[in-house]
Amino acid sequence: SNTSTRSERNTYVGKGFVHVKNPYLDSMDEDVLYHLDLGTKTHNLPEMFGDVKFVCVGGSPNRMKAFALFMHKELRLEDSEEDVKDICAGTDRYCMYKTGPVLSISHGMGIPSISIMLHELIKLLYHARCCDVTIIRIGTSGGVGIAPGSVVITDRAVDSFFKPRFEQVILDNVVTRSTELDKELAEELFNCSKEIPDFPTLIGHTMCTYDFYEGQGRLDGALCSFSREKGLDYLKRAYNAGIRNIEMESTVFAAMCRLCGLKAAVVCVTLLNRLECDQINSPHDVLVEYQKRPQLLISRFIKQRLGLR
Ligand code: DUR
Repeated sequence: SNTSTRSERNTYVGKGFVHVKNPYLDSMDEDVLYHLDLGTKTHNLPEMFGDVKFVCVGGSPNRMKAFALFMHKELRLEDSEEDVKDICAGTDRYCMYKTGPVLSISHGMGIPSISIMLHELIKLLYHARCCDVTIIRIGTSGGVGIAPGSVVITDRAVDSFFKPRFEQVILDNVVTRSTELDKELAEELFNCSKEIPDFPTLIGHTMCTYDFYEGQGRLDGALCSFSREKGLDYLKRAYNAGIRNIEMESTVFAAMCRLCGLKAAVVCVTLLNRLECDQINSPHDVLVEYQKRPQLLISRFIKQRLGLR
């Protein structure tokens, strides 16, 4: 069943089970995961998701579907490709696919969008009593001082002030949360990358911003209130602080996963070098190939973990 007693639930904490940090959740008679179109009364979550060990999240619904199909092929699962169906088909906010122990979910763009998805995903994993779950964000980013197409494994997610923190406004307070990620997981992924030929990969800090344009020092938005010199100076200071890429989700992702007992990593490909340009103007097929790189790395990693290689 979907319900468990409080003493049962207490035994789940600290033993690799995904946990929530909300004293009110257990007293609710039903939990509707509205943006996923799932719920504890309408779905048997332990049966549907209890065996999940790897969760991969990324911004675009199409890319996360492609990743699910790719994993399906790589894991040589018995069911046919048509069985890879969008579990969240009742909503177009996010999409979700399951192939064996791998869950693939889209999160949209930016901190608020990924944060809503993560609240509901973490509750889903908790209701399903999943344990020892590894979660990886596979995304796109702007590189800082590195060749486009490089894959960056994040060792530290920092905010626009280069600080390893996520500031969550709660009621009318600002609560600062740590953005520490799993070091061993990052190293395991980096070692995995070394085995793939022609696969430029590095470990570096990732800066997470609230905006794609002015917030990332771009001169090509509808608004630009700083000079070219000031913008470039900011990006160079970011480089000197160890930042190698910029995206819009890593700090809240790191903070929420850490608090709920999920081992987390961020693996993003860079689409351009921000010390050289602002616009993403590489040919479509080049960008498509770049976006497959984090997927390839994660499929290698999962197969290795499952002893399939
Ligand atoms: N992204 C950036 N900056 C870039 C390239 C990609 O933030 O220069 C990430 C974050 C966001 C989406 O989800 O991709 C925006 O294109």
